[in-house]
Amino acid sequence: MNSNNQIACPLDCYDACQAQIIDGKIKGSKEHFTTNGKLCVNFANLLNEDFLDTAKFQGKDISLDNALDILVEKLKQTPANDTIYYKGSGNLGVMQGAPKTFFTRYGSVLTKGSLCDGAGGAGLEMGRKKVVNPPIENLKNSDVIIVWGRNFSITSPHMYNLVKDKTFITIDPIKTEIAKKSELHMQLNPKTDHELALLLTRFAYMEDLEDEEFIKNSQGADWFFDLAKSRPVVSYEQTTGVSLTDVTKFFEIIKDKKVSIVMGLGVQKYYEGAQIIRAIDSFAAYIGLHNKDVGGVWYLGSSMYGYEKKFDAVSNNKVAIPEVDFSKYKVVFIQGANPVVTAPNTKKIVEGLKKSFVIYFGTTINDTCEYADLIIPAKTFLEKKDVRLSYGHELKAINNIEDKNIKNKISEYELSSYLNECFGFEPLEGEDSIIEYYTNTKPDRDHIIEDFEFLEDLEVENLYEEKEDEEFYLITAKSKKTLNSQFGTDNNIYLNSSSGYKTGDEVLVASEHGEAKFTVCLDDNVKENCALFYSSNKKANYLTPFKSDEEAHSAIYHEALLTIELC
Ligand SMILES: Nc1nc2c(c(=O)[nH]1)N[C@H]1C(S)=C(S)[C@@H](COP(=O)(O)OP(=O)(O)OC[C@H]3O[C@@H](n4cnc5c(=O)[nH]c(N)nc54)[C@H](O)[C@@H]3O)O[C@H]1N2
Ligand SMILES: Nc1nc2c(c(=O)[nH]1)N[C@H]1C(S)=C(S)[C@@H](COP(=O)(O)OP(=O)(O)OC[C@H]3O[C@@H](n4cnc5c(=O)[nH]c(N)nc54)[C@H](O)[C@@H]3O)O[C@H]1N2
Ligand code: SF4
Ligand SMILES: [Mo]
Repeated sequence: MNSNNQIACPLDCYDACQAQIIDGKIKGSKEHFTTNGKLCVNFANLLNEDFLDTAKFQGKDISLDNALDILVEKLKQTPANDTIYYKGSGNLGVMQGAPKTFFTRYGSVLTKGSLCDGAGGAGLEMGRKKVVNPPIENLKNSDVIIVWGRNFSITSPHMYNLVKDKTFITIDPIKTEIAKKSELHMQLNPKTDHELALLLTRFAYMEDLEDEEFIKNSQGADWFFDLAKSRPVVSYEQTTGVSLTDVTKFFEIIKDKKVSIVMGLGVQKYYEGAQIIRAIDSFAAYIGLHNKDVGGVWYLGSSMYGYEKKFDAVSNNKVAIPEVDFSKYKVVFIQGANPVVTAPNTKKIVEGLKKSFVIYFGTTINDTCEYADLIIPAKTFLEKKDVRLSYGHELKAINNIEDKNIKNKISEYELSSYLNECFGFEPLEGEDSIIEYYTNTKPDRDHIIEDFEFLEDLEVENLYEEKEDEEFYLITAKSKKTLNSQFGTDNNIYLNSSSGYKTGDEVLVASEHGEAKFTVCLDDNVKENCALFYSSNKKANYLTPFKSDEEAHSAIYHEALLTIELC
């Protein structure tokens, strides 16, 4: 396994697969536990990608040297505080971190928070002080897996493949593929997971399922249980949309079984996302899922946990990523992101980009490039060395192939080294030394939670209280054949047939944040009161809030109610 034939899938996905070149063909590694010899349709899409191979300035092809000269001159001319460095997650290799060190030293404004898992991560951290998943073996050895707000078989197909013979319970407003394979699907109303967690805790008590030992060594369990008791059980049926019969069935399925919960983004795309996920984690703690040899609770773990941050650069000059106002900056540097599609409130993003000098550093021409003055082509994952850590499990993938002969593109490490030199900053640690560090380090990923703190107080503004009968909840989720905004477009709005619309209807959809036109596609897997948009939808973010959650500067895509009318 030491020859230079290893490829790490760079895509933003729980699985972090390892590929290998065997007889000139790229195949999934059989030795890598989660990859298990298979790759997926998105990896195939990536191999077929039309990669950018020329730098461009105001629409015209230019040489890479010329582009780098323009970049340096622009940065030298502009006060650093009038520039912003915005990084996305188009490639999750550790070497993507290099440019941030330059932009920090130079003094650019950076971003803080997340468009992804931040609110949930903050909630878990409040209770456990760390966000580490248990070993993947714990999942493999469990009997029942509760899939809570995660499209498990689609967004982590390899993790799913390891456990596909288990009994599943799914908690999701959409009848996802995994919901169809589940013994029980609790099709709850969006943003009611905290209430369902309290209801389940109440039942767990009645069923004598509390873990007295864990509770004794934790803090706040009494307060949490008081919260669970604070409302009559039947009142939850109406608000969550989950029947008490289903709750009874839930306990029949998990009783005396080894249980895991895999949580996803769905539960936390709300202003109080941190509190909501903490309510679920507290329920899990109450029934004793933490700190066991089998089972546990999974989320998007922090992939860097236990590793040194080789590119750590400290800056206090940061703005919350869901609220970035590009119009405030003379120069905007975007790396590996497509904010025109993926950031909340597209209208404001586009207006902002039109007012600034935009530099795009990426591997493909995407929607954001339409507003870019300067485009710098990045070497692709097949051309630069890297290491890919995972937020789904503890395994990593190594990328040890590179192409040093490429002269028209530049890697993230090379660009940072070049800029550091031009500005007289200290050089970075050697590329090989950084790669070796991440390749060879086996971090201590102790998942044992000490001093767990239960959720003691819950203050959530319920969307169901605001919602008018004719309004719909907004849901935006991932789809099988696209990876965020990459590899395809789907501009449909998916509605239940009870909505009264027909497939093919053109509709104007509005929220308090914005509006856009969509084509209706009827799908009875969508709950009656929901409207679903996939993440490859170019217009969904016209409807989403330009606002962060209450804890972690994280995006709150689902904090919106929609009205729909025929065009
Ligand atoms: N094929 C594919 N795989 C991917 C990606 C991709 O684009 N395509 N993207 C990758 C990335 S960046 C990430 S972050 C992960 C995310 O992967 P997941 O964690 O699976 O996240 P989502 O698909 O955003 O949402 C998961 C589910 O939450 C449900 N949901 C929405 N609102 C609620 C709610 O209020 N309560 C509950 N219980 N459920 C709700 C949605 O219906 C959806 O089925 O996937 C990664 N993997
Ligand atoms: N409506 C809606 N919006 C969402 C979501 C949703 O579910 N619905 N999901 C949110 C989530 S979870 C996430 S993580 C974000 C993701 O949002 P983004 O970070 O914007 O990710 P992508 O859409 O994958 O775009 C990544 C771009 O990275 C570039 N790229 C790929 N490889 C490399 C490389 O090696 N180097 C460089 N320099 N560039 C590269 C490609 O040009 C690609 O266009 O979107 C968020 N936005
Ligand atoms: S499952 Fe995820 S990590 Fe694996 S090849 Fe597909 S996109 Fe890459
Ligand atoms: Mo994400």
